[in-house]
Amino acid sequence: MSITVESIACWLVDIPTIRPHKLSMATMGCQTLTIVRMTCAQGVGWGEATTIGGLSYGPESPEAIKSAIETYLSPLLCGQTFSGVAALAAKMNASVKGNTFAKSALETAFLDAQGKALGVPVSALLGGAVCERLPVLWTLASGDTDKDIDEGKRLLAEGRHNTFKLKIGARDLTTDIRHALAIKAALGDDVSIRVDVNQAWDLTTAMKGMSLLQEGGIDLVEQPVAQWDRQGLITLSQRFAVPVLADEAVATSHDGYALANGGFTGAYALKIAKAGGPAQALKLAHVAQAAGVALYGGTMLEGTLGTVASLHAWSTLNLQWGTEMFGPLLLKDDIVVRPLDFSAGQVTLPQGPGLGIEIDTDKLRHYARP
Ligand code: MUC
Ligand code: MG
Repeated sequence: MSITVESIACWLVDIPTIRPHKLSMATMGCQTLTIVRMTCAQGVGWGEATTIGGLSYGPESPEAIKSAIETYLSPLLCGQTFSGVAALAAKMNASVKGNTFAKSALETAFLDAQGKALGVPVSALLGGAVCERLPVLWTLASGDTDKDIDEGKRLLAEGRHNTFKLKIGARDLTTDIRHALAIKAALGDDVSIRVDVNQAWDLTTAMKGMSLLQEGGIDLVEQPVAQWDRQGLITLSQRFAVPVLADEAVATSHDGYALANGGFTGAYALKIAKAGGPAQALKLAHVAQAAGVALYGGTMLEGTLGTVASLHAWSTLNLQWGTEMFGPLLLKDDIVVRPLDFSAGQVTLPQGPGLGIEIDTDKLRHYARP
């Protein structure tokens, strides 16, 4: 069913986190969600674009995402009719370079509107779900080893998560390795521990770090070197038995092709925002499948809206490394009527038409910037 876009509204929504979340390049005490409402002749769709730490993670800030949507993308789409996301993406890409976060929010809103109009979930528009529950890890990133161990033990006891990711790279190598291995030792052999360096190491440091992490039983090392150092990432993936997860280095299907073609042997972190939307992220996934590269469902720490958009896409895949779609659990509140069901190390994919979630407009108004 074709969808005619009539108008697009956009809000910046600031929601505090439950505790400071420390990454190598930023400490988050609040998350800013850029929320989009797309009004179409056939109904309304919602989308979200969220980044981490203003401009410290990627080249699009929340404010720039809102401006790109309002100034450039919205005038391009309003009044136009699209048969589906392929036509929508072609229209946006013909006139707007990059700006994948802004495009992701719009592609999500379009899919939500089209799914609701057709009475089918977004996953059905993306190929169809092959699972209803997806694995979800939790990131321990308070910045303090003992606090992280307590948090990990509590979540294990509650049965909410059985896999953890640690954020390292902000401190010197010795301190970071001591931190990671202390958590691994405290949480035990049955618990999978992965680390995300967020580009903080040069290749020499990464060689040493990978070797110590491998020896210490860490299961996966995410983006140890800079985004631009494609060759470094390939070398590390070939040299160590502990797998490398490419995150910042792999945004689109073209990046995925180039890395695999260069001999990369690890896994790719898919993120709808990096690729330009749920359907665009699946293009990267399919390149990875063709190249024999494993997959992981990644987050930009979105709220429920962006998280569910990602889950619809991930539900069509076999994700060898599971997902990290815990964003809503890091936020003190959200803008949806019903929260997601996180339990037993998994999250349930909502089943209704479109994204399958309902926006709480009172909360949206409450948290939105004036
Ligand atoms: C990243 O780089 O992976 C995902 C989980 C988390 O704690 O931070 C993000 C960003
Ligand atoms: Mg990462």
